[in-house]
Amino acid sequence: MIDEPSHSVRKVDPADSDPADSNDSDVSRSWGAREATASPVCSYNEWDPLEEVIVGVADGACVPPWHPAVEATLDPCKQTWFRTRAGQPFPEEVVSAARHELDGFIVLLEDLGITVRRPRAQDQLRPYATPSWRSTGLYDAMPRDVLLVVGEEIIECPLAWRSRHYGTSGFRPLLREYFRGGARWSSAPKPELCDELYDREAIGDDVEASDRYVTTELEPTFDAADFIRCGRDIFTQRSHVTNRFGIEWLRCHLGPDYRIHILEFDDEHPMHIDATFMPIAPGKLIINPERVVEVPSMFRDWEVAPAPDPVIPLSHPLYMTSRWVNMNIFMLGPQLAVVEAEEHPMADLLTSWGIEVIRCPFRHFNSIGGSFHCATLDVRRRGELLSYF
Ligand code: DAV
Repeated sequence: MIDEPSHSVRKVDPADSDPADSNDSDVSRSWGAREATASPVCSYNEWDPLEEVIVGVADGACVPPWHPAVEATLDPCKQTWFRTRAGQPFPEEVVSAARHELDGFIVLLEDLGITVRRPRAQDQLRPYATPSWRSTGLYDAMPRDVLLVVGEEIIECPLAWRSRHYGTSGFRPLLREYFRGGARWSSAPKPELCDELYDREAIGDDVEASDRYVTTELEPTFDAADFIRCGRDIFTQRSHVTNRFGIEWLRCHLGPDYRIHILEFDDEHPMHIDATFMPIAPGKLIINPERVVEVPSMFRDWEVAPAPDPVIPLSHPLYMTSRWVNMNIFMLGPQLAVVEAEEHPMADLLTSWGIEVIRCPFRHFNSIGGSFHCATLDVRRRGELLSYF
């Protein structure tokens, strides 16, 4: 592993950074519960050497109740499966195989000295309601979707799916602990998710061309997995779960230390950027060859590679993701990646870039909607806020 990025980077003037981090007010002193020293949460990008990570749990994973926001993200060929199993557990053989793979992934991480934390699996079958609607839950498998780490702050996302309205509950014990340890903890305005938020007629449209998505701009919504971090520059997309209002909320919330860039892709079912656009190390970007029409000019000095074709068998069930989940790799350092065991072409690409590859079986986890990047939240990486452009 190397600590120093080889690509040109620029240090951010500490005078520009947020003074709120030096938390030494009378209130916090009298409470005495919060550490003023190094925050347990600190991650500015997707590649600095990893120290602590949250890994999701597959247990209790459920198929979401049928709703337009779910329908919009699915290939039509998958819709019957979802309609008939709406609100029921995922097949037990898939969940237990995914659990087994997660266990192997965790052993691998811990053997490298990385601290692994887990959410508490929630009872997703337990119904809940607001004054306007009722639902059951989804899962605690994908910390990447529900929590966004930017520097020393951890943000609970305003999730657009009703089945994820309580999607951060399983992580609350960790959030409390991190805050007490000195991290900043915030939550975007809780969305109401009333019928008016959703544009049922946008489903099936050519979303990019029509600029019509299943979520409107009624209130801010976003999933953290629609954001990918490169120090001061954060890249995102308008998707079925992330609207412009949500992106604007985050832009205002993060302030002038960060620049949020909204990218446009050619994706029929946009939901999460991490199988489309993956900066994996300083100067190294992997793009989805079917979706990325134009690489932003700010990447002109970067090495850009199209993701190799996925090798995942066409017959393998992928309920909530495309086969491009082969791109959903996880960096343990700028020169160390975890890649799905069968995805040799992806491993070869990384090796050709001088990146060491650890192969880990994850096919059954893939079935429930993601791979290593989705299944993780890098809580702490050894690094600092830099500009890579
Ligand atoms: O096919 O774009 C992305 C990963 C879902 N969290 C896809 C899936």
